[in-house]
Amino acid sequence: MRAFFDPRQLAHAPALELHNGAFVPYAESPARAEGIVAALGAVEPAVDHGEAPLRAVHDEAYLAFLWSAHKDWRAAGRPGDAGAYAWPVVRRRPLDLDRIDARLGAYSFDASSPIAEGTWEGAYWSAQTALSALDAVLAGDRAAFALCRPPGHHAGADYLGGYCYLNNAAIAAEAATAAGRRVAILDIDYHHGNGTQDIFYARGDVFFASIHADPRTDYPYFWGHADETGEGAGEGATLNLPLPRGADLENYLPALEQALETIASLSRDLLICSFGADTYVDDPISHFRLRTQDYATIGRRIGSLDFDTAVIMEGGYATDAIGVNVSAFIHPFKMTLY
Ligand code: OKP
Ligand code: ZN
Repeated sequence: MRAFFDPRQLAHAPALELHNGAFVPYAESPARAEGIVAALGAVEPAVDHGEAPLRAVHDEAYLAFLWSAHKDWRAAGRPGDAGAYAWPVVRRRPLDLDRIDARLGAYSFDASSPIAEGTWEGAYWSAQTALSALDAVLAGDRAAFALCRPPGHHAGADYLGGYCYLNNAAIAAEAATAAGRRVAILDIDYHHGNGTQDIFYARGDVFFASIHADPRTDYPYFWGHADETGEGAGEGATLNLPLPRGADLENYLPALEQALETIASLSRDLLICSFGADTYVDDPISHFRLRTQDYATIGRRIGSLDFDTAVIMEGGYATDAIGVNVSAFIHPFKMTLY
């Protein structure tokens, strides 16, 4: 099974994040990716697909903002990483905003995604890594792994948030759809993939299912509730399966079976799996109780769908265990013969 990671993704390295009113070291660190690379052994760099597949998902003005945000922050004489502190919660609309402070708020929904000097470069190559893994699958491989980081599933068409800037899974899903494939997305990160859901919410052509911590207790709070099922042409093409804090494999498997049965019942032939290892028992910011061997069980169940599958890395913050957890999850995909 081919695995993709591009060293240019490491350029994104914010120093600090705001947590419970204090600045702490940034949890979505380059060390996460380094731990996974060490466990996988060989990884391939990304092939550059240019900006067109990014523009197929993200708004032009948002991409322009993201590309220049850190430079604009510096030009305004500001130190450190750029971060939002005021948001247009009421009647957000396109405005020609001059101040970088205003643009940061207009294009984000939280304060946990600072823009550092290398953020565009890291996010750009993270998206290219997703597209490169998709290429392997479109070329006939049964499965491929994209070590995306920064992650993407909280980013929408025109906003960042939750450590996410470009929605790698959505970019791959859109590219696969353009290539004529019928796509289902299964998001099994601890946190709801609100950006991915939003991008496809009114579309029936890309099915989105997510198993995650109940947003009544956990980030991102406002999305991922069970009553969010899509709208318009997308009505019924979104499935949210929130679980309570403390969930272990026994609690997890029925939700997984429900998601897989639903996906299997649709005429889909390509799976984008947004995988987060932050469902791990020792994850420092999350509250499920999955163990390393449980990832093999979950990988085997998803692999039994027998769909062509691109696994897209999302979260996972137990840096010393992230490598073994990713390896356990993708191992069954390597074993599937076709
Ligand atoms: C990203 B992904 C803790 C605050 C948490 C952001 C969580 C983003 C998770 N310092 N806020 O889904 O793993
Ligand atoms: Zn997460």
